[in-house]
Formats: sequence, structure tokens, C-alpha cells
Amino acid sequence: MSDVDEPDFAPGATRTPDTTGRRKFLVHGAAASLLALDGIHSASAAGTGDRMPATPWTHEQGKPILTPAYGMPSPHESDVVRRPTDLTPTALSSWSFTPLQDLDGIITPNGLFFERHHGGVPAISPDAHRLVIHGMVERPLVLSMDDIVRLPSVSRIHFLECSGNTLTEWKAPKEKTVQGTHGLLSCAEWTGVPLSVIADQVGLRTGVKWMLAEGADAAVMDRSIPLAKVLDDALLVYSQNGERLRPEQGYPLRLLLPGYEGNMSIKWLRRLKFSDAPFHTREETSKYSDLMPDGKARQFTFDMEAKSVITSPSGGMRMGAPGFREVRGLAWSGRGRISRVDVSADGGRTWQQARLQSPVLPKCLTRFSLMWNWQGGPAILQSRCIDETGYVQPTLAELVAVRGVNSVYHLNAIQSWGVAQNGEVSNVHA
Ligand SMILES: Nc1nc2c(c(=O)[nH]1)N[C@H]1C(S)=C(S)[C@@H](COP(=O)(O)O)O[C@H]1N2
Ligand SMILES: [Mo]
Repeated sequence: MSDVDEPDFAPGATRTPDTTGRRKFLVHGAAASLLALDGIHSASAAGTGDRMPATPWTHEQGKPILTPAYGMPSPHESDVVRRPTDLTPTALSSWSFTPLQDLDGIITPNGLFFERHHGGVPAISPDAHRLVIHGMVERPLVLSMDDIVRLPSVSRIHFLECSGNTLTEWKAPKEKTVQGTHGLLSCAEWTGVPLSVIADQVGLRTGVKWMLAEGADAAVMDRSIPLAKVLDDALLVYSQNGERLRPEQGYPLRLLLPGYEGNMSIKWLRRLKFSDAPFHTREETSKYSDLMPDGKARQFTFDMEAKSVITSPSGGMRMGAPGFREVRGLAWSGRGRISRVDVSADGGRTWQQARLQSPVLPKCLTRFSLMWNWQGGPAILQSRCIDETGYVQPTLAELVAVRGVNSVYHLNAIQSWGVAQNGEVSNVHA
């Protein structure tokens, strides 16, 4: 193949399958696979039959079943872990970040789901746990976990993102990896009871407009939620990716508000109170509001706006040999489905449409990819998404023009990864 005639992005890379293109990408790998085949041929010639060359693990039995009873990843994957931050003075009110650079598809394994706790992880017994529902209702209720699990359930795949995700990147590139810049983001299949079912059970009085949700942890985290969201798609969740919630994710019961800032999805949920007005809790006045350039703060910025990031190659990685490689990433919107993702290798001067991997679900991570021919020189990789409302992910300059740099939360700007001549990839502002 001629490197000169080849466009940077694979022709037709947005269509699948693209067999012509794929054949070309494989040319570079051909030499390596021939070597491996050579091993098989020489083994046959030595009279061992049609077998692969011997490896240590074919000579003895493996470990028996149930070691351990709850399965764990291969020890060779021990680097794939959540990582903490140096931003918080205590590990009781802190974050841990999901290793997005190491994950495929759209589901975050439960042991790698990011954590955000304001008062540590409580050890709650499900038998002792109760959910109180009161306020402007006809029939106040106290529900046990047994009561809740008997109610009609649904399972839905949604992302959860802390509105503090990417908070270090307002003024200058800070975190080295995508885990650090974007790892307060995870996605799971959640199972639980639609809150609309609970609202039916208690009977809302006329005039109800808001609902308070409160946690049973030492932080007693509480937030006001508009009634429209409660009745639309809010879930009382007890399971995550098929098993009961992990303690870190709110065991035995949490709220999930699809597409809303993570803070509102109250964990260790113990109380719902219906009212005609918001409660103006600490978490929605002193925290989780956005200070604008004019000195006024925006309050109740619930939606996580459309955002995307390239996860491979990304900060801290090193490119292999020049040639084709798949650029991969994630896109999501708190307002619905992702409708398009574009990728640039020249800092946003030119764009190519990426392929969206199915399923493309509302308020869910969407995986995108594009074959890119790295010529071996410097490049700046970016992704830009558009959601089904037509909203286009902004550049950092566009976001700062509106928001200024006083804000902490809701940084959804385009992320740039610089590829150096020597193949090193790093976090840059372009
Ligand atoms: N009770 C309670 N709920 C809580 C929190 C908390 O500290 N206590 N943290 C909130 C924040 S800020 C976020 S981003 C999400 C994080 O959920 P996760 O730890 O399951 O990822 O939970 C929210 N719910
Ligand atoms: Mo958060």
C-alpha cells in the first residue's frame, strides 16, 4: 500500500463492514502472523501432528472450579483499577476514577465503577434498611427492601457522571490520563422500580412540584428533584449489572436519575419527601451550583450536556508503529441519544464522521470508532459529538466564553490529545 496516496482516515470507515479497507489495515500485521504459522509448520515436521507449539499451561490441569467462588479478573490485568485523586484532603469525602482507557464496549464492570462519597461508605444491613415516603401524599409509606423488590421492576442501561468530572481542566491541561480527566463517568444496567410506581402507591396531593431524596450515610446527602423527572424516568435501584448494588454504589438502595448530574442520584436512599417547593439544601446552594462570569450562580443545572472523549489513543499511551489503528472513544448525552460523532486529527481543522457501535441508547454511553492512518508525525486528536436535540459539544474556548472560569462543575468541552513525533500521547489544550 502507498502511504502517500492513503487518506488519514480510512475511506468508508463509517460504513461496516468495509472489507476493502480492512484488508489494507491488515497488511502491516501480516509479517507477524507468518512467523507464528512457521512455528506450527516446524512442529508438524518434527512429527508432533497438527498442533500449536507447546506452552507451559497445556502440560498440566488448570485450577478447579470455584477458586474463587466469586470470579476475579486475570492477575495480568491487575493494573486495571480505580484510582484515587490527590484533590481531596480525606479518603472519606473523595473520588475514585474509572480506568476508561482499559475498558471496551459501554458497560462498566461493577468493581471499576467510579465512586464519589461525601461521608464514607456505610455498612447497611438490608434487613434493617427502610425507605420512608411522606410529605404531600395521601398515604405515607415505610418500605422494607422485601417490599421494594416485590414491586414491578425494569432494567435500563444508563451512564452516571459526576458533574465534577473533568473539573481540573478549565484553565490548563492537568490530569495525565483519560482516567484522570474523564473517569468520574461509568455506565451500567440498572434494575429497580420506576418512581412513578411509588408515586401511584402513595397518591400525590395536588400542588406537588418537588421531591426531596435523602441518603442514610454520614453525609445525609439530600437533593430536591423536580416532579416531572420523578414521573418521567427516575428509578429506585437495587441491582447493577445483574447483581445487587455494591456498597460503594449505595447498597441496598439508591436513586437513579438518568442523564442528571451524579450528585442527585442519592445513594443509600432512606427518605423521599414530596412538596410544592424545592428544599434548597446545602448540596444545591453552597455546592453544585455554577458561578458565572458576572458573579451570579446558576442553580439547578441538572442535565449532563452532550460530551465525548477519545479513550484510545489517550494521555499516557504511546503509539505503536505508524500506520492504521482504530481510534476509539465514548460519547453520551443527558438529554437523549447521541446522533453523531466526528473525529479530528488536526486539532479541529478537519473532521471525519466516526462509526457508532450499536446499541445507541438514550442517556447511555455510546461507543464510537474510526480507523486512522498515523503518518508518524505530530497530531492533535479530538472528538466532537452531537445529540438528538441537535446540541453540539463545544470547544473549551466556546464553553469558557459563556461560563467563564469560575465554575467547577459541568465541563463538557472537546478534549484534545496531542500525539508527539515519537508517538507519546499527552493531555493538551488546542
Ligand atoms: N447518600 C449519598 N448519595 C450520593 C453521594 C453521597 O456522598 N452520599 N454522592 C453523590 C455524588 S456527588 C455522585 S457523583 C454519585 C456517585 O455515585 P457512585 O459513587 O455510585 O459512582 O452519587 C451521589 N449520591
Ligand atoms: Mo458528584
